[in-house]
Amino acid sequence: AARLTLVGLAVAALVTGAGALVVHTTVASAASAGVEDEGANCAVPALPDAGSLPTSAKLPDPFKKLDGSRITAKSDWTCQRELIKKLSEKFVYGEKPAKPQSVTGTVSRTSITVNVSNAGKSSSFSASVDAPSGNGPFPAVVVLGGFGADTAAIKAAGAAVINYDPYAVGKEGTPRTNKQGAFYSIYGANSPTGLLMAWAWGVSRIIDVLEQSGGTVLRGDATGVTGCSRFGKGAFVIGAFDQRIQLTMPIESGSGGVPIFRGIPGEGAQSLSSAYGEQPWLGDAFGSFTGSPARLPVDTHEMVAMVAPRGLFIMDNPHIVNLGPKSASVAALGGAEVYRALGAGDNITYWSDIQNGTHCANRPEWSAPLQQNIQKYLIKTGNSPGSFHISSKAAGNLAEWRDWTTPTLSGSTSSPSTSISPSTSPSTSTSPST
Ligand code: MCU
Repeated sequence: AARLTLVGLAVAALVTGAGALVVHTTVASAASAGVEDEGANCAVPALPDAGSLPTSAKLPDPFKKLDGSRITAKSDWTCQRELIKKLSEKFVYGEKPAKPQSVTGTVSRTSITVNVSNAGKSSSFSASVDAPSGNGPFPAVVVLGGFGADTAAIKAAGAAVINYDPYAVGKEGTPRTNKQGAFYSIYGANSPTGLLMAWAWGVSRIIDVLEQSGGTVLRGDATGVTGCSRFGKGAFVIGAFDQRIQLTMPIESGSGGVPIFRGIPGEGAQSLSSAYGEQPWLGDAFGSFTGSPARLPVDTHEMVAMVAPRGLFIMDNPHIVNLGPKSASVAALGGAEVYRALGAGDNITYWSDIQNGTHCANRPEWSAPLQQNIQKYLIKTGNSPGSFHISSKAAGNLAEWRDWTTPTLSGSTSSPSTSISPSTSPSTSTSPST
């Protein structure tokens, strides 16, 4: 009941013929104290220009502000995250516009429709829903692209699957000057925002509709996201950029996804210029960094940190060097330092200790942690601590990549919508893989 105080509700109390008090709420799952970006009102100082960025082979310090000082309190994280968000938008992914003027839609057991309009332009898209048997409301996991994610395990854990077609929102196969899809119908075919962020915008609009629907079929306050390969890149960016997403689960995301940009050339993963050129996944501005990632003022350990303290379960494949699994482990370890500093070290899991090397295969090793993560962050019954299972075939060493230490931040976080578990380091098991 306390949760109902979080959102402005339209509540009508009626006395029925039998004299019982019936309370109707227009936002039944008003538990969704959902805020897409809790730092939206932070005063972020002017960002540097691309031309004036220093070169640094090491990972940027996620605790360092633009003026060179470091944050000291957990409550500083909201605005530090906002700085990282703005830098990531400017130099990596392109801007994610705030919620459009109008978002409407419908939610049923079998489908979701989304209608958006902004500044005189409109577009719409839909997604099919695959709910478990029984009565809802169900938490839901948005699955991008329909492969690589263990949808049977998701449903067995008690969550519905929202089958999201990213291409409806941002198509592949177009030149950067003529981007297409529901996002670009509104923000323009030559918007510099890349497909990953367009896909992220689309999922945020689905969550808007879930929140508005009253949460009677699908809950508006319990959303996860997953996808494999290019859709793993998408899942990562989607979860990083919407704080209403309680559980982010990228699978084998490769270059442009979880792996640190700085590590990709040395590891021999898909080159940044290849990933940038293959599809307009990354923002147009990333084009001037493909040959010099050491100039980037952010790296992906900070996108990992943007997810903190929310649930994050990174699945990766140590058998395919092209995916950059070593660089992905460094991103996870680096981002985990922020989780730890926030007292949420238990909320991140990284798992690359797997047998089958086939890209986006169904993997028995991941089904138990997948279900535990869904129970913990979406159903909110479980409490399994996160853990690191890094294959020795692709184990990065964070110490080689950083010249900063992890501060002890004072106080508690300013993020009431997510529970923070006690400060613990993620338990690490590095086991050999065959
Ligand atoms: C790992 O994700 C991508 C990869 O970046 C591309 O180079 C390749 O063409 O496709 C992969 C993928 O999405 O596979 C399904």
